[in-house]
Amino acid sequence: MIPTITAFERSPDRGRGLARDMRVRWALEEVGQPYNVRLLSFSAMKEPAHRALQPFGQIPTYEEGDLVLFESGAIVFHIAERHAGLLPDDPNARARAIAWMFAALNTVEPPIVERGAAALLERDQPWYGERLPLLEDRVRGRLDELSDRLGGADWLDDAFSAGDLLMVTVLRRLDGSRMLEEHPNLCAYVARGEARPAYKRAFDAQLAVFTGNPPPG
Ligand SMILES: N[C@@H](CCC(=O)N[C@@H](CS)C(=O)NCC(=O)O)C(=O)O
Repeated sequence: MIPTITAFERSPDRGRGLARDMRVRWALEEVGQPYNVRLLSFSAMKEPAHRALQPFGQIPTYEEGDLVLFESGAIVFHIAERHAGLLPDDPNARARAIAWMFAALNTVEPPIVERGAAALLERDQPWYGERLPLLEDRVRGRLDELSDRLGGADWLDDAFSAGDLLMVTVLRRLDGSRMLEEHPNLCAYVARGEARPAYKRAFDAQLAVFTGNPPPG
């Protein structure tokens, strides 16, 4: 059964791979699962038909037969559970990889999203000049800790896993902030993720929606 995911018809990031369908596309590419994409306008995302799939009126969603899923982390976990390649077989290593999935979404992503939202929505507010450094300090704290843990390793826990997939996509949300560049090992980590052929295929497919030039094949 070929799953269908939803994505932005016109991504606000202009196809830089930051919209969260990228995580799902990347996971599907890593495991070699073909997929269909249904593109949605912002207004269609808020319609009852889409809210029946995604209560918060967001992308991505995932439909596979009777199964409908939302939340990019849950979707990536589902894909990783159903296919080989994104979670280790050893039970303890598998549990640790899942812990890294949660760490990416629960511990590292929130301060990054909060900073990004302030930069987008609060820039004209009188408090912005004071608030931004506070938000950036929170992001820096997390990056320092993550950088210390990663050290000189290629991936967070031995082999590449769904935990790395999510962490790389979360760190990419700092694109343009120059904060990641304060940690060469995190930059190299993100670059390793971006160099994976599955990542490139996912990125090109998402970009093609924006440019209107679908990749051949
Ligand atoms: N926690 C959700 C967040 C989903 C989310 O924020 N999606 C964004 C695109 S990356 C969206 O649909 N934004 C439009 C909106 O919230 O109206 C997930 O990981 O799937």
